[in-house]
Amino acid sequence: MFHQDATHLSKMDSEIFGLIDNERKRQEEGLELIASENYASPAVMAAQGSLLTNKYAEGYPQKRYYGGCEFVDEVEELARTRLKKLFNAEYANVQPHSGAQANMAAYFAVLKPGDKVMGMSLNEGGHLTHGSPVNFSGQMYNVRSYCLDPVTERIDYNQMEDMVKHERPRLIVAGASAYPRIIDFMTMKEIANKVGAILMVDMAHIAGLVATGLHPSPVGIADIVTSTTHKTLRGPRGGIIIASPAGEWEKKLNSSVFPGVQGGPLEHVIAAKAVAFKEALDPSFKEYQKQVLANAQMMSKTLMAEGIQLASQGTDNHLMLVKTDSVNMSGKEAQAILETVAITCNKNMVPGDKRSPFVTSGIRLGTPAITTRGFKENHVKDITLWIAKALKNPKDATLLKDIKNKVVNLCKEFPVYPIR
Ligand code: DSN
Repeated sequence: MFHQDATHLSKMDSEIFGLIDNERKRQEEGLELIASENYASPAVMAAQGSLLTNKYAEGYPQKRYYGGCEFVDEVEELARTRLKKLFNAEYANVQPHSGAQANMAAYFAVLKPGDKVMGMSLNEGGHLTHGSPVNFSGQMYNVRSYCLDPVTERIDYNQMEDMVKHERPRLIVAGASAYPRIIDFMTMKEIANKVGAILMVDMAHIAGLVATGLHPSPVGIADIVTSTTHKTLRGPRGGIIIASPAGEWEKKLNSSVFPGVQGGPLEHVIAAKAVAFKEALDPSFKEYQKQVLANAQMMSKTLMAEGIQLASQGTDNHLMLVKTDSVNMSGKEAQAILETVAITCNKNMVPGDKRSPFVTSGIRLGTPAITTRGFKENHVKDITLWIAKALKNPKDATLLKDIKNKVVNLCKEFPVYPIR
């Protein structure tokens, strides 16, 4: 199932239809362990695939540059209202097309080119938009990166405080795309306050956990919070910005998103975000997030019991970083081996990594997607033992074939989008 209008597509464009259908099969027949991916609900996809894609609505509700916006105004207001309720926020902007756009708009609202910014380095778990030299953030701003403690492989808040006092950044970014531990937003705000820095939190990875109270919330602590909507939050691919109190940034953030860095908002995606926020406000979403965490605990403990090392020796959230040196291979090799048994993950730098980002010494594994699929701890234990066997026996073709069969059979029992 990818939309009720798929039959039109199949007649009109069999090439694209065929490719989408191949991707559908890939998603159905394999295990998705990429920590930033999830399966949006049919309701979310119906909104995203709707005729709202036809509408131009530059501006904001009641203040548009186009006529005929009465219904998309209601859609966008509903999305904002639900988002504010979900995170207990005073201010919400649902227009950013992506997390990178949300971060860009937030920076543009409060920084001038050349201002000093401090974020977590990409190599240690940060994100491209947190100041990487290959990204606009690293090119436009004067970036300093805070690091992990090399022994605990956790954020070293003392080192951060020393650096902040010495460097006096205008903005500190909290948040990560490959950090398995709780982030202490309160301590980071206290550090920021010591030099009058703005604290921005990019909670993209953990937004679903934050929404359900299973990770401390940055809302009400940080000056600005950005996120994507498609990771643990399980909505459509997109971005958001929230703040509480709305305070001094509200106008600047709005004008920074539009007309600063974007044109017309994607109202079909905004409608899908609204649907996802409604789903996330339902009590069942908290049960889902609890299971994401329980599954991550089972996966991390089973890997370690198999002698496979994890960065920081475990996880508090939905993801873990496997040190593939402990199975005598690079991250790139480990990703490829798992691919042969229909398990998808991504190679990832681990703390202190000596290999390049194209090779790496680790893989990142996450449980949001397999949990949406319905897997509980017993399935996760089986899956993790298959992963360990595959990584320890990469040349045993018979074993790998057997594991792949097991994976495919398990996937058949748990369809992502059951055909009704
Ligand atoms: N690419 C995302 C991730 O995988 O974490 C971050 O943007």
